[in-house]
Amino acid sequence: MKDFFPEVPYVRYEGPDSNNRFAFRFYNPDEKIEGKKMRDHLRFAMSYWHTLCAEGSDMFGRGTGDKSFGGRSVDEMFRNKAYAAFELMSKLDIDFFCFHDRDIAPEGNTLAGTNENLLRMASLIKELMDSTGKKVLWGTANCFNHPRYMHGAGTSPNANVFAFAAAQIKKAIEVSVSLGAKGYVFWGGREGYETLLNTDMKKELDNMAYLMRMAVDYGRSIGFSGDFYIEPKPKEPTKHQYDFDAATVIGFLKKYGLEKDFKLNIEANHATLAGHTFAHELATARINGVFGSIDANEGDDLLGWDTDRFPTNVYTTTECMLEVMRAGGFVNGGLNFDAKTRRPSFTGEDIALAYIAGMDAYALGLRIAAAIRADGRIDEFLNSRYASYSTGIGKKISDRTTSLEELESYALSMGEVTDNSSGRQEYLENIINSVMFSGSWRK
Ligand code: XLS
Ligand code: CA
Ligand code: CA
Repeated sequence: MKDFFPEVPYVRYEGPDSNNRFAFRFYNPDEKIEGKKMRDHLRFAMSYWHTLCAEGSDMFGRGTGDKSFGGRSVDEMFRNKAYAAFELMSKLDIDFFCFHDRDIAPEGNTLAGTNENLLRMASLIKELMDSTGKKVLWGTANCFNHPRYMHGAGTSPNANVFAFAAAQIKKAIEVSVSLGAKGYVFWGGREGYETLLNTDMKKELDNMAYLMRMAVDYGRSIGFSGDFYIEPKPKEPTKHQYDFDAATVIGFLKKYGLEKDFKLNIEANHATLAGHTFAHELATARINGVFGSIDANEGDDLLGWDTDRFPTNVYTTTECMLEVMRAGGFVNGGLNFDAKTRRPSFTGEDIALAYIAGMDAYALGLRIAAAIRADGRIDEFLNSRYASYSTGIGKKISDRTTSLEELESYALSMGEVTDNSSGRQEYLENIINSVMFSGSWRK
């Protein structure tokens, strides 16, 4: 088979002091942390769309990279994308990938023709999966790129568009299941609105929920036992995306009785677009029992859009891995690099170096998070901060055995509150720095 990334060698762990740019300094896949291999903690996935399809175009200019992989026909181009995908995953030791239906196969002139293309490419991908051991983290349908979806898909005012989207999603679920996926994502591409002057919000949300209900029922009927995910995002492409943030999505799932089948796929860049920290979104998912999977990338502090940068900020990856470990780790989910190189980083080598950077940033985050847990001071502080709920009136509050009347007489006899203690934020932030930079995580 042709080598599509001849400049990229097989990347291995060489330790923190290596100067080899094609080496992992922190990601040592089979090393155990808290008794579990790093690869099983992190469950890295490659995003097919950014890596094999996106060529770096933006509003002001066309692509700078070439993702045709030497294909002389559309068919050959898509076949070569698949070979290139598995070559790169093998070279980078990435175990999983995520894809949209339209990333792996081209649209035909009719839906039937498109489905044929999809099934043909899925069978090639299945062969490549079998021969390399790579797995699907999740699949999804691209119901936002084609002009037919100009007003949305599941939330379109046009019933014919709803029907088309339903057919597309049905096929995408079938293909995902046939490839052994344990996840299926709904990201609300154009499910949102620009103005309420032309939008019946209730009808659109009711319809979207019905589409999801049908998708769950159908998926379960053909043996899908994994998780359906909703991926929140507040804006882009529409001004107001319905799946604004984790809390909004949780309200939606509960309203429509979908919370047993759906979990959340939290994307770092979408969290910050919503005005939250990444950790806030992860914690919101965790405390509501819907933590599922992660799209690992990062936004830019100075830009207000979805930059999908490869993540290199170790404070953020550390906070993220603390949350993942608090949630008990991934079950069906993982860390999907929904990330792209910057437009001027247009070579195949740049893509490999970007993945290495992202994987090492998360490996560092995992190592430091484990060291913070072992250090124990932060957890200890957190627990002790709420100690007043373990005795006396606090215990009654915890046990839900008090009343407003009793609390009133307690407060009247107490007088002013005199026992508040410090929140110690600066001290706690310094613990993170001291663990991070003392190198105690290296042990
Ligand atoms: C776009 C989303 C998209 C989803 C999958 O902003 O991140 O890529 O992850 O459709
Ligand atoms: Ca995403
Ligand atoms: Ca994104």
